[in-house]
Amino acid sequence: MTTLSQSRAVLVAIQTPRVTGEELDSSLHELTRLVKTLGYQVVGQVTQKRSSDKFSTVLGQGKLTELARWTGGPGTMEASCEKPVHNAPLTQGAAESDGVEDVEEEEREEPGEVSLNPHQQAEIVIVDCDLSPSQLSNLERAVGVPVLDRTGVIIEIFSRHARTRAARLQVEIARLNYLAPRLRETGGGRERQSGGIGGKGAGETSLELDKRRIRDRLKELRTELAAIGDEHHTRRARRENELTVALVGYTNAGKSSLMRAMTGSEVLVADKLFATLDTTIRPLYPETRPKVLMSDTVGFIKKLPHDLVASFKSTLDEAACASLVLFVVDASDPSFRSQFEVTRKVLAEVGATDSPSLLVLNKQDRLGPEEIVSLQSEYPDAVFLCTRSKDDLTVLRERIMAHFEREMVDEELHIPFTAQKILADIRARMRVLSEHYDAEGLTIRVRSTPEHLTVIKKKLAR
Ligand SMILES: Nc1nc2c(ncn2[C@@H]2O[C@H](COP(=O)(O)OP(=O)(O)OP(=O)(O)O)[C@@H](O)[C@H]2O)c(=O)[nH]1
Ligand SMILES: [Mg+2]
Repeated sequence: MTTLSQSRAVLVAIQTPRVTGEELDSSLHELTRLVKTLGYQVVGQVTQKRSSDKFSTVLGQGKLTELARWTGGPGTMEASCEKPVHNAPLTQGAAESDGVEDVEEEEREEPGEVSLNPHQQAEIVIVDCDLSPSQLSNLERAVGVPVLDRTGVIIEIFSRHARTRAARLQVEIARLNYLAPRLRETGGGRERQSGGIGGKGAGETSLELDKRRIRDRLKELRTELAAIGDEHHTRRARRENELTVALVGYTNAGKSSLMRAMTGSEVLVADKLFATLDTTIRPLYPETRPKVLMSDTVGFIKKLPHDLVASFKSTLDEAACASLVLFVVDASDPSFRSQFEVTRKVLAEVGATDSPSLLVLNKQDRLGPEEIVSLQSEYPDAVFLCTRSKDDLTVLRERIMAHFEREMVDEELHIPFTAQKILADIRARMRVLSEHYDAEGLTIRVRSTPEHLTVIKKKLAR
């Protein structure tokens, strides 16, 4: 993948007929945030209405010339005419040139004025849709600087933010899957420019060799990840009888802030996209009776590369197995409704649709009183909060406990003096409603999940 350093970027977006102006703006706004997260300065953008985003250079000639002014590139692909590339080949070859002419209306528009001083010249082009390998190569040829598409940007952010072994493996798998079809022959076509491990097989080109290495590496990574997956599975199985609350939501919604506030843990909070990639699990603090565990994990985004979702499946399974899912939404973001929708869709993809859930509308400190009232009538069951408000957090804690208590039963147990160990177990897992001692031991009235009650009763019967 392109080596990235602090530099200036120009954004490109296509507005296809299915996309409204508002959606385009919101997508570009999000892309700007993604690009800034990578440390770029966005100096300009080129947008165009087109029937499809599948044309070989994405933009029509007029807009391509405008884009090339931002980058100082030639603005054309040699010997090429634009044509849609719906079935783009997996390997990058020469520019598309079979003479199908693109006669769209928008094509005839004159390039927009771009008067640049040299300090503004963009060193990378970032496109707000997924590019086929040949589109990417064609665009790079025309603009003379590296081009990255949305998936490329997201994978790069993930690569930088992955901390744990599992997250690093997951990202590496997604990165190699992304890279494989985009590999091209280097050094004059048949020879590799740089050496490496493993020799070429008979008749194997360097490109084939690279692809074979990637396939081998992917196999290794998947085996390693599967072993970690088994570990996760075992740990999850151990938590089977525990009450767990999973925080899920769009990136930057405030999941980690809520995790910190509710559990006193030191998870990373940052105003960047995809700050968290790893799953953290902690008990609510101050401790509750019964104990409740909360998990914080990777956030979602629109147009999340499918591979990334698949590779994060084991992480997201944590949410799928939770007793309660908290959908955390940044209510101050104008596009929070579609963000909430995306979150639910991705979660459904990993099969986590059956868990009971609670909607948390966060960042209410950024809303005006009228907005709050209107949202309250739109989402009467939601919890409104600001992660910095102790009172709001108390309300959420009570809602969580009330949810679990709905499933609980009250029962009176008699604990003989000889079974004090069980008493410790009861105090850790159940809410004690009343207790009084007599000559033989303790009579205790508890509120508990039926599962915990069964376990304790079995122990008492022994
Ligand atoms: N105004 C306001 N900002 C908040 C609130 N909660 C969180 N934030 C800010 O929102 C930004 C993102 O917070 P995080 O907790 O890192 O968000 P996240 O959902 O974990 O994000 P990812 O890990 O990227 O998925 C940070 O700058 C927080 O300080 C809130 O209640 N009000
Ligand atoms: Mg986070």
